[in-house]
Amino acid sequence: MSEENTIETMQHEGRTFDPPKGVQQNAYVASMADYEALYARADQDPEGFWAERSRELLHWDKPFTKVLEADMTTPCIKWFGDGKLNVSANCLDRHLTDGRRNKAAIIWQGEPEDDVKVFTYQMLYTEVCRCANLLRKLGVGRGDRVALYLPMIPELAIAMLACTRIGATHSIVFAGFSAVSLQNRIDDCQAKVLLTADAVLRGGRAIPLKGNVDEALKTCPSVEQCVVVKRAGIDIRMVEGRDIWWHEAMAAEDISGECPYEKMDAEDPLFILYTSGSTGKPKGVVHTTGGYLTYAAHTTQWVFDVKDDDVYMCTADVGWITGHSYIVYGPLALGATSIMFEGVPSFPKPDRFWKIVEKFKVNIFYTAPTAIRALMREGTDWPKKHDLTSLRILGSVGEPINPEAWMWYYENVGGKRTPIVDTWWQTETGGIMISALPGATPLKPGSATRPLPGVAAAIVRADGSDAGPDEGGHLVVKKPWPGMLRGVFGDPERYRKTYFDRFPGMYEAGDGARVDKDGYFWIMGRLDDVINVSGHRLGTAEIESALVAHPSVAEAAVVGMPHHIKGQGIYAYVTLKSGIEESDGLRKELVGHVRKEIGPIATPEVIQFTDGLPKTRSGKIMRRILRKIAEGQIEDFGDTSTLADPTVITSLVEGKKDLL
Ligand code: 6R9
Repeated sequence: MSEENTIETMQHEGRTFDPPKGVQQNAYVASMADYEALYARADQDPEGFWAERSRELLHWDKPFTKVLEADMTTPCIKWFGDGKLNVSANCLDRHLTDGRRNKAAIIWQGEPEDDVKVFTYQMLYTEVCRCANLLRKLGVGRGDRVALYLPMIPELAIAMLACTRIGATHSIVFAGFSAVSLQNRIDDCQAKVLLTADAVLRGGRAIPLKGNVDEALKTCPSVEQCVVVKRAGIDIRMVEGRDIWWHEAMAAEDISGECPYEKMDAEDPLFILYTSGSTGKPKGVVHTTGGYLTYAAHTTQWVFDVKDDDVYMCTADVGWITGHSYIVYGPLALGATSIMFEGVPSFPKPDRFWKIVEKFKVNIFYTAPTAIRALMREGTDWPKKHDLTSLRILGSVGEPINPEAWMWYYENVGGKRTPIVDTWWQTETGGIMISALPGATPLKPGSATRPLPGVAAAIVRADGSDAGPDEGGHLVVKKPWPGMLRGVFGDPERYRKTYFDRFPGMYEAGDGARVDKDGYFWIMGRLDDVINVSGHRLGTAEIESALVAHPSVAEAAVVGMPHHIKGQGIYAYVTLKSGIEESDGLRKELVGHVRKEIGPIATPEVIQFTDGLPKTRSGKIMRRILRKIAEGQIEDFGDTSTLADPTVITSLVEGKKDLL
């Protein structure tokens, strides 16, 4: 596996980088000795540790007396079970009286340079209250689901917080997803109201969004009302009785800027976020109120060492978990200033990020390896053009960061002064699990370093026993943590089976990893049939079913292939129905079809037509072989004796040569 080769190179590299003195001095966790002591404390007394953190970081309307009730096999996990709190009150109300009322909560940088909006905590509070009142007026109440299909505009953060204020569960669908993906998600969670926009501004273009909504809602009877934000001002269709404009509804006379909040139970659902798994349709990962917010705030504070006058920027889209936890909930719970960015790193020029860093004097900057790799290709002149000396801490998330990209980021963006925190976590974990602490941990490029205090991460063998040093195995977490998912929406059995079945009493992450002699974790990538494209998870099964839904396709198998920018790309093997001619035109059509079914992130890099797929006698596709061909490793296919028809391999290899 190519990932393994990369890991090998990384491990043989041996470079380490100690925390800079300046960062270390004032850090929340300021030495390895402190880290070890905290880790030991949290390990011996997890309940005491998490209760303390939660009380310190959050405002509880009704303090909890129970900390943890957990059974990792059923599974049934409850954190802070008898406490009551509200997320928007924690992110907004309390900052109105703690000296932060006039502090910037969100600095929004739109794609056009001049499109900047600053929301102080007071301003954000008022907008959130108005939106919460609007949702109530539309009939949304505690426990109802609200779908958000919005670009990276302030209305998205406002709508999220408004949902939390009235106890509604939001489900954000990334605005790059197609009508079909939107429809599947709305249908699964039975959303009552949908918030969307006319279009997304991206790379200098207005990409229509509302048309997807109209298509999706044809078969979504649960949605009663649709609120539309005017972002680009393009022509759209408004459906009488269903669609209303955000700006009109929010300005209505009876919409007040004060809205009493619901006191929620700690275990009430906060949001659902869909993520790809190895089989079937995407899973609706459910996060709850008290544990998630504790975890988001705790990790934001320790991992990014956020101080009160810092400007913090995370470049993720709020449509993914990273944006949920590290643009909105974590930073706002801490009363920090969070930058929200609309657009892409390379438009209008490949110095978009650096321009923003310079303009707002960003101190903490969190992005993904895929963005670093793309910007690296454009050369060092772009970061050099800007004063980046405000930066104190850099972060990385989404996939393993290769040492070349790490060094480029470290030297050209951080000026060799800033630690890079490489943060391993997942939609399911709610927040960062394995990461350096910037004032404490010596860094090794390519390693996410050590688990945070309170995170019982480990590597186990297939039989569940502990792996030894440097022995690759399954990444698991052996104890509950507050941010962990509480369910798969509407499917308790899938929840149990996916995460708690294989290794009893443990959470199974689905990643392969190893731990070196210093206790550093090296993540090798997914062990299941999930492809990580630009840090985004896509299930091969989803892409295959999209392909097979095309009238010309008989069968399809999809695997990941190495991609220099995206990390992994999509390689699809397609068998056509008899009588259908192979052609470049059809290939293009299939690419377009997948983009339409799932979204542009699922665009296949390669489509190889083939007369057959390598199958075992029992009919299972041998993906191992397909992966090797996609990677161009055609010398040794290992044991192929279980193949029903070994000649398939030769024709696949020939077919690949024809492609090049
Ligand atoms: C936060 C997020 C989760 C999967 C995860 C793993 C990969 C994320 C990583 C990383 C190596 C890192 N991943 N961060 N691999 N090093 N620092 O990305 O959530 O979209 O659910 O993806 O991403 O494979 O299992 P999500």
